Amino acid sequence: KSIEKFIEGIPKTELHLHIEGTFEPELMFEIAKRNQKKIPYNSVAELKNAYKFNNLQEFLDIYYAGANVLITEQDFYDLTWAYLTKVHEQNVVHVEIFFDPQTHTDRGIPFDTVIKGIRSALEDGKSKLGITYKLIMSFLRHLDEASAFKTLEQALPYKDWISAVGLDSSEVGNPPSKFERVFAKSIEEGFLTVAHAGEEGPAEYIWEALDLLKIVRIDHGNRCLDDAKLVDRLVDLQMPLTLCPLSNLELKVVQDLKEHPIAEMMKKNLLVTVNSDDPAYFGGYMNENYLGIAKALDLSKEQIATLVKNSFTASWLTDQEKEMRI
Ligand code: ES4
Ligand code: ZN
Repeated sequence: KSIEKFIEGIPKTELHLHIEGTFEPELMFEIAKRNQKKIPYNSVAELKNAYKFNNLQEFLDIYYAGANVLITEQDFYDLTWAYLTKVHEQNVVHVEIFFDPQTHTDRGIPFDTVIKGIRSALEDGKSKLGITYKLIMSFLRHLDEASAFKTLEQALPYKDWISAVGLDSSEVGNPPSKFERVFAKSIEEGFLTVAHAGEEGPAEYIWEALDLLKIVRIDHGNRCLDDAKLVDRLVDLQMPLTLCPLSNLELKVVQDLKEHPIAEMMKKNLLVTVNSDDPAYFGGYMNENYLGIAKALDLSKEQIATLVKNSFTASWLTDQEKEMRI
């Protein structure tokens, strides 16, 4: 069996995905049109051509601009449903996905419009496609603490629909410590916590995420390799890392997939997983991410299977659910 067929066929889980990052240009034009919103590009091809990034910020600017055309509950439903049907074809059976409420509430879209649209699609995905899910509400770290607190307040009526809070957007200059109190309150309210750390930011931000935000999973975490003590700690804890190979390549976190740290991390016994981050922008969903590293790093089927198994281990499925899936 070819490595392609092996990757395609194995049931997978996705643990690091921004739903706003699944907004494919075709759907973006369709939704813009029905909402009478302008996109500053004349065609799908022109828009796709703008997807060339030198760093995280250049990507975020375009990503937030794209999200601006999402207005109604139906828009959020359509966005999420398109993602689920896409990954269903790729044999993804469980997803734990982020949404960024502030990207929408700051434009006057009500919190409940956003979450209801996403949630209905996820429920349909469960009943019609058999894809189980968890939802993670992510705070935008370039905004202030007060805005994050306000967002947490808005989420409380929907507590039962949200498993965890996260932290994303512009990392450098916005350390985890900025949100220590918001995360403490989130934990009090019963949420798990995760955070993007060590994507562009230093290993120090990973320490802060662990010690101050009490995270149960690290999003990215590439830069942990700069700090041997930190690696020891992460191995000791068997703390999951959600790596995103094609994202790293497109945002120039790595210059070539051959330099991707995931193989070295596996050797060090870190609990690493493969994820797609913002697939509509980075040129690939789950299978393309696995295939990219498999080829570049010459991974065996056994290593791929270990990565897939790691994702189930790192997921928030119950032990019983995991046994049924693995
Ligand atoms: C993101 Cl790749 C990445 N990093 C940080 N924040 C994000 N939001 C969406 N994608
Ligand atoms: Zn991300």
